[in-house]
Amino acid sequence: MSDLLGLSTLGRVPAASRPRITPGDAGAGIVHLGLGAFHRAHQAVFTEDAMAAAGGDWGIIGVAPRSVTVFDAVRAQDNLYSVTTLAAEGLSTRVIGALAGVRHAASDPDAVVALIADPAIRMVTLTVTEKAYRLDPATGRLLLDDELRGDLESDRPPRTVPGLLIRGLAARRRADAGPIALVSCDNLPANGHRLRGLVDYLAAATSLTDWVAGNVTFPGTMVDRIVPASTAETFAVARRALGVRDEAAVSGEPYYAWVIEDDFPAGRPAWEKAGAVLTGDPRPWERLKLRSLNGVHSAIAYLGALAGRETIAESLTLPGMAAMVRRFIAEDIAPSFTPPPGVETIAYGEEVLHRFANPAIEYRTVQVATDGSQKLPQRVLHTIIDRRAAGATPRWGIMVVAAWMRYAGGLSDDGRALPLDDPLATRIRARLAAAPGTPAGVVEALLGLDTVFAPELSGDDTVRELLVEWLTAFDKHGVKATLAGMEASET
Ligand code: CS2
Repeated sequence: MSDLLGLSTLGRVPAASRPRITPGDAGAGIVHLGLGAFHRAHQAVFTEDAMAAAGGDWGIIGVAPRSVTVFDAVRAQDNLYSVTTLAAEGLSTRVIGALAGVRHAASDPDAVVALIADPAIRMVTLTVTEKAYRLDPATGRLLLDDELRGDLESDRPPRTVPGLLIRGLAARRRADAGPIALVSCDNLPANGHRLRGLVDYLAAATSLTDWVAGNVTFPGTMVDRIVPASTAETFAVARRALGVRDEAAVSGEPYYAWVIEDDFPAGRPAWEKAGAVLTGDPRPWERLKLRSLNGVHSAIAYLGALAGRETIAESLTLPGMAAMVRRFIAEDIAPSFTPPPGVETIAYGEEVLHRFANPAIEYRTVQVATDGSQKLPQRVLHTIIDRRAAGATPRWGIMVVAAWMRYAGGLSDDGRALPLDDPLATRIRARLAAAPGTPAGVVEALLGLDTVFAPELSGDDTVRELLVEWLTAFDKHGVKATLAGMEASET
């Protein structure tokens, strides 16, 4: 008898852990690009709860763009997988039945194009990470590289996410399959707006402009849940809770939130019944979350990794770290924007620190540290730009950028290798290799990355001097002592 999670073994799973809908009952209504842990622990859960509360054919076809591991695992389990909630006071596991199917874009892109053209599909949601949009992080403009140009100018099957979308939309128009919403669920600023800009650009190149204007919407969203990468422990916990193996298990913190712009021309699940907030303008929420949660996450990740810490929660216990982060929030982040009505940024920041400190979440510093060139602009640099425009000197934000620059050098303070997992890694390494290894040399070399640092930053002498100052302190004392010294000077 199989011991793998699936329709035939679901009866062995404790009743309280079974899906809240009957798997396979709902027809597919959503195509989701990006089958990573975040989607499985976030939008898929909201969508299952919405269908459980109000019905609707909103089953999700999950598309894995490149990696085949999750695709294979979910397919072998009849589209079932589990989510374990990691609360400090205990764990709970539930099987999710919201996936109606899976596809693998790299080996079968035409199937994805055909799905986007299917009238039953009324929205495409995306969690493909910042870099897949191929937007210049500093300006938000599209970066047309050879791969994307190939998707636009030839008939070969599309290889990029923008290529899949535009081919899918062209096929949808040909099929006269009706309007559709494209919903970015990535941590980009004004993500709906950015996705619209991208599609509009590609539509103009493919004579789709009028059809897109009349048939496609781009609701913006703010997504939030801390979902660490699954480990052997995640699978072991799922097995204990379910009584069967789950090779696609994920886990996440108890907190989860979703703010969505309500602009769906062909309907949507009743997500509000699952706790989501439907709104006219999610952008104040996005800004709050990107700067005060993700910006602080990145700060702790770079500083913690340099100080030799494995996880975010461990890094937070470094002497001086919580004090530094609180000053970053209070002195730089909070004054840089107006939060949504009724929200106070400092109180929000305290809640974020509480969430980061959850000992049950082992979120690795090097995981948050990936793709820094794509993440820093919206998480930290926009705060610095806004504070500089107001005549202030955002010391703590600049300290975070200095930590990223040191991290890019590839070594922690005690000489351990740190992975530079970044689409610009080759450029970053080349620039560092060609520059003197002094703090001023490193700053000069990396500020020259013009897709990361807008001219108002790279041309700002105060920013440059402070970066050199922080890197000098890190060189002399290390990150740990720099943080600890800050705390000592406070008291
Ligand atoms: C994190 C996010 O890995 C990262 O870059 O900052 O994935 C973060 O955990 C989520 O955005 C929380 O909602």
